[in-house]
Amino acid sequence: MKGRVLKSTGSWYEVLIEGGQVLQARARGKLRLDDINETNPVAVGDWVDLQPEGNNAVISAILPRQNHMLRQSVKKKGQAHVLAANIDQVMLIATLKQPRTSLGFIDRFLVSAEAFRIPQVIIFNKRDLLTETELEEQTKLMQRYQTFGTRTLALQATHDDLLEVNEILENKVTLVAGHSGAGKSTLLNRLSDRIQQATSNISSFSNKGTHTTTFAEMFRLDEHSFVIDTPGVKEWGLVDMEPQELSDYFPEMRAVRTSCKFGARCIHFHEPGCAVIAAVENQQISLARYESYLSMLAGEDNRK
Ligand SMILES: Nc1nc2c(ncn2[C@@H]2O[C@H](COP(=O)(O)OP(=O)(O)OP(=O)(O)O)[C@@H](O)[C@H]2O)c(=O)[nH]1
Ligand SMILES: [Mg+2]
Ligand SMILES: [Zn+2]
Repeated sequence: MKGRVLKSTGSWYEVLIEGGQVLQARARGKLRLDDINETNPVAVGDWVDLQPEGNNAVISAILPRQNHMLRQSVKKKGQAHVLAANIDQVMLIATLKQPRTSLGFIDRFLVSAEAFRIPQVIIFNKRDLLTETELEEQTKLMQRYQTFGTRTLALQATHDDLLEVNEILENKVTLVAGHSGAGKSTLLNRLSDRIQQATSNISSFSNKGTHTTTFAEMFRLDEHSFVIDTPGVKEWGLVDMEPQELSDYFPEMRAVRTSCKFGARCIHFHEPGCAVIAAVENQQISLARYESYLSMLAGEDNRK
């Protein structure tokens, strides 16, 4: 039979099968979809083939993926972690403080999604903690992302009404990601009585290495809408790609790069007649985004 992985602990999986039943399953031997060295071959959101085994089941195959969000390990080069597979959109929960989400992190996350043309939404959470000046900084940041079509929203997940969030999630499978403590689980808990994720306050998550949510898990909001809560990620390592490929994942660069004198060979670094550099100079492309681009091009892991 066929099912969809709702939760993965690394050794056990919860799989939703037709009719709505959830089975506990283990994975059989070597299951590998592709040649990426993934720390978790079976990811939340994967469609799998499974056979009954007593009251439980065994996953015998992973069905081909439509897409996945893949994060390169920053510490162990060559190892990658799949946050989730077969998703319709990603929702990044970012915070200007407690904790601060760096622009480098946001941009790396967006690039990883854009590589699969997965639509992105950024929620700037904990609005209530910001001063007037910080609110202005946040508004500018939101406008920067909106100029190339990324939807952004500022929220206080603990109190605001979530009509717009609900509308964004409707009829889609959405991966929710962000740093530990950004408020992912807090937000999801308010969307449905069925979601009762543990959350914890600032003082406990600031202790190094503490994650309140430890495993990714997919929840059903209604028949066609699902959300995936994930453990906080500290750094987002990009998967290896060709330097010429990178600007394809910056929508605002993709829009102008066909005019570069060197065409597809241009990496928009210092080539003469580069349309991307010209667009940065006339402020059509944000300098901060271009700096993020250069940092990724240089193979840096994260930028503060
Ligand atoms: N002031 C304020 N606090 C918030 C807001 N949203 C969430 N929090 C608090 O932030 C803390 C962390 O929230 P969680 O939902 O556990 O964070 P998380 O992103 O799920 O963290 P991990 O599971 O470790 O990845 C909790 O104490 C929440 O109450 C907000 O809008 N404003
Ligand atoms: Mg959580
Ligand atoms: Zn160029």
